[in-house]
Amino acid sequence: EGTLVDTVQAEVERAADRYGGTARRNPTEAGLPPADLVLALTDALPPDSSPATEPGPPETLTATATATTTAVATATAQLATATAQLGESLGVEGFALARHAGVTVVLADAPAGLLYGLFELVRLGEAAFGPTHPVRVHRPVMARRMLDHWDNVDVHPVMGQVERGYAGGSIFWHDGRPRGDVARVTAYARLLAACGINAVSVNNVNVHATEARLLTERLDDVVDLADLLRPYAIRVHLAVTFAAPMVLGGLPTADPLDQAVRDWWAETTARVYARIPDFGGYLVKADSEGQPGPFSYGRDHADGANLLAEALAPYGGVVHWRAFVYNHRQDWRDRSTDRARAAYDHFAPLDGRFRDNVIVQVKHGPIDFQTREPVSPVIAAMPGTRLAVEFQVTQEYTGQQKHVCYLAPWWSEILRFAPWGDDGRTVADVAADGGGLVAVSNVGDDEFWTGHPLAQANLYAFGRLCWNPRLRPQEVLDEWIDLTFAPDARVDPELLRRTLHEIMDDSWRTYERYTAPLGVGFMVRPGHHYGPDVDGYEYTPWGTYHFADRDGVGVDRTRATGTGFTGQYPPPWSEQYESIDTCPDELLLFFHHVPYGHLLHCGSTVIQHIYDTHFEGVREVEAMCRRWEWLARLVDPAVHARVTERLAEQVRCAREWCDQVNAYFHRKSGIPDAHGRALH
Ligand code: GCW
Repeated sequence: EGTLVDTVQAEVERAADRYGGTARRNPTEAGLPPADLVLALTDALPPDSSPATEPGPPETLTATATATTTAVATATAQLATATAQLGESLGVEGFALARHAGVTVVLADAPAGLLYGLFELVRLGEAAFGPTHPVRVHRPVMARRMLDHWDNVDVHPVMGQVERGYAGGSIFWHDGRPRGDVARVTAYARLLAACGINAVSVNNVNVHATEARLLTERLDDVVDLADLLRPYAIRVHLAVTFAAPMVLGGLPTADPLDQAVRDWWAETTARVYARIPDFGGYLVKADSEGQPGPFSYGRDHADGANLLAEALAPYGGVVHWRAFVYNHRQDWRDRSTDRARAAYDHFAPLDGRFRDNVIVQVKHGPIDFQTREPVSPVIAAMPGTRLAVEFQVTQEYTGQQKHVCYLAPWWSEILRFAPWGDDGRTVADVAADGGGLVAVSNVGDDEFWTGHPLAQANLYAFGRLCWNPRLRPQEVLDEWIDLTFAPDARVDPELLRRTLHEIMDDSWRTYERYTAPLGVGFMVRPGHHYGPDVDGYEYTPWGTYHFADRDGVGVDRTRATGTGFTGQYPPPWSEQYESIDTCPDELLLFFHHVPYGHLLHCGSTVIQHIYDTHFEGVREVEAMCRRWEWLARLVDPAVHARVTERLAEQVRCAREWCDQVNAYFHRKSGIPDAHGRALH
């Protein structure tokens, strides 16, 4: 924890430098000038802090010398009293913030709280030093706020250094070895702490031969990363292969009920904790897309997850066990197999059988991070299990960081969704009571971190929504804009803010308009998943189909005539989705196969809606380009050039999507566009 306080001290110094003040630890003790910014740990205060008492050693950090010692003491004590009166405990990561009589105080029970309080001050900027700032207690809604890196240590022949990475190489690994860029990893840790992230998994969930050894012979590499992330209150997690006892331990089996296998995990885990006492735990993708798992031994996923949980339990570690289990070798002729059903079918029956330190990690939708999907029914089906909800910050299916696609509105919709109906708990509530939120990182060694500079907003927004899922996406974007582009003399803040909002606020819906329509999903190029290919997956084993023919399109997932998937939801959604009359337009083709002439609630037919939204999507991207041009002299030229280049690709690709999708449905249906536009 000492190192964490050092971090905060260093951050205070940076802030003081920037605002032209001074920063000192324990000012009263050192006889240094008092300050108008105080960061204090509650145990630094005497139990009945009276205004006359000076803020005591050992851990009081201050910056910018203007106030008197008494003013500092008074403000600190006032905040302590006010916070106590609120009756809310701060917890390990929470903090209280207030400004009183010219002194701004951040009060925390533990160093991590000070760190987050400091970043809150940075967010507030001058507002934190105005005439007054009322007492506010901040605590994260999600205790677990995690990023998963799909980074390979070795360059994978197909997936490269980072699976689904669109921002260059890995910041952790390079060509089989640790990259060793201490400054970069430290800067990353700082960036993540500023977003509120507190856990990182450092290797791909597809665990190949070299990566498997991070658990044993290559543990030093993980220790080094843990040492760099720890000062920013970030715990390291490791993706492990379920076959580890065989591939690393030389055992003949990885059967979760085998005693030698259990012993191997216990001993291996003990060695990890001997080196990394605050190690977060394991992350496992089992029996999925070729990864090994308990099915090979006739065991289920509770047996598998509990095996690792048992090994981690003595140290307080957790296992994040992914629910992304489905048959990727399905026969497209077989209409009864429905990939959307898979996670629920495998996991819901196991509810109640997982140990306390198992977190079942569920993708937010039943398929795979599409631009639009319903919320996964697993989220409402396992009341006796800790669930984490998984998002994809990396834009695999949402434009691969070549397209502007601000995802916070989408995540916000998901987090606010109430699976049991409007009066019931939300997805955010389930995650908050369970295993929190996890997302696949979008960061690489690119000079702008995320390839597309505007994609940084997604990383920031993910962290902020973990902290508080009720934040409005536009408000989060405002914070990001201010933190990213200001202060800069060239910038007209109002114009910049307005223009970025115009470009980004609705960019996810724009992306949706020119890609797969009405929730049907995919239609991307197989393999790399970029750009349109309407039938690309139609006759493949992957289970992602749209079933378009000359009469209609969509997947019948009803109980009445389809795969029965709607029955996995509790009421009211099981009914709402089942009926073609009450199914929301944007998910119609996810749940129903309908004729092209079917009338949507929005008043358009399905076919006309497809044509209209696709043309509209392209127009919106063209408008984004024009707006970005206005900012030419207002933002850093390198940032401007990079975004300009990406926007050119986005326009090209959006036109390609529009033309292919429209031509495809025109040819299938033979129905012309009501407005007579060219459909090719
Ligand atoms: O979306 C799919 C990706 C795979 C990924 C998998 C998963 C890491 O195409 O690249 O594998 O999801 O989530 O495990």
